[in-house]
Amino acid sequence: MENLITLGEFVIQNQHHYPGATGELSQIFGAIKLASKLVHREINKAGIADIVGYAGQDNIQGERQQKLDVYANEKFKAALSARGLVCGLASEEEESFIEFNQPLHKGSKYIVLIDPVDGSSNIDVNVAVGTIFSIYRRISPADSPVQLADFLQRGTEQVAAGYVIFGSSTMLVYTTGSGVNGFTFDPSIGVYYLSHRSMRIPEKGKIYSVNEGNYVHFPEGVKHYIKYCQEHDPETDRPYTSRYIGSLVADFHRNLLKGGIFIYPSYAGNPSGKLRLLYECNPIAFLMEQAGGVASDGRKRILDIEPKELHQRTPFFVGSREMVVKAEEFMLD
Ligand code: AHM
Ligand code: MG
Repeated sequence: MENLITLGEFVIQNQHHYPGATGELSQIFGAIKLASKLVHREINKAGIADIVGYAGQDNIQGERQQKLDVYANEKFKAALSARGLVCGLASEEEESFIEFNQPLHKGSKYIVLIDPVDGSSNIDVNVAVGTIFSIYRRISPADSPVQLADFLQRGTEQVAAGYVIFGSSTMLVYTTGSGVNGFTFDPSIGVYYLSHRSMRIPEKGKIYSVNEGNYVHFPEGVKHYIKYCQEHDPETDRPYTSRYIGSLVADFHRNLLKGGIFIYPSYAGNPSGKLRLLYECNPIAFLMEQAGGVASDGRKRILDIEPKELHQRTPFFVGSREMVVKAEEFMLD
């Protein structure tokens, strides 16, 4: 039987893995944990509380904001600014980054990027959604205002990243660069317990996840790879199985546990695809690499991309090593 360890205890026990740790990162996790519990509570009463549906406004990406997007964004902002450890935050729901500018934040070292509720339209139909987060050390001087450059760092510079999946149970999965660990929430006592230690994705899997409705708009390489997944070949255990939820965190989480590949490629008129580099792809790529898998844009490593803007998009191929490497071969044609 696994000894019972809470997320809070685990973070403190393992903080020697991050250089120069002074316990601040543990407190940032405390803020994320707290906000995630509030979001968990709202999601779980979604049908009976007035939290389902359109908030009546669009976000910066021109996407309809769900009430839950707005709620979660406010809670994460409030929790992260209250502790004085984070000097700024960028969110899918905000046009520009936010500076937390009070005496409390003077000298704070970290910035956070967040997608408060990814896949939020799935809430209305009782399908899993997630929160994705990414933490960096600021690069501007601690006594100056936080700058855009603090947020436009390459994914390789992430100090920590993770997600919360609000599924049949709520789980928080994170990495600080020394493996990936998962914690399951027990709502009856409000505690996350270590349930998935040192998560590793199988080298190869049988699941491919892509929105095949966009097939005719995909690049030729992706079309050929999808056909490859569907071919009959007992030696390589094909055809593979198609699974696509339309919630990145849920599709990723399943593939992480079972082995598989998730693809959101470029498509006609959208050369950069749909998913956002800084608060969707980079944190997921960091987790994937730490779990032994691969994340690329079809040609190059996601974590090496030099970000140019806050809401930048990128094609995304992520999953089991053998599968992503194979898919990349098709992209060379
Ligand atoms: P969102 O951030 O507006 O929720 O969009 C991101 C979501 C991902 O969770 C998911 O992988 C993708 O959009 C699904 O897109 P599509 O419906 O085009 O397949
Ligand atoms: Mg999103």
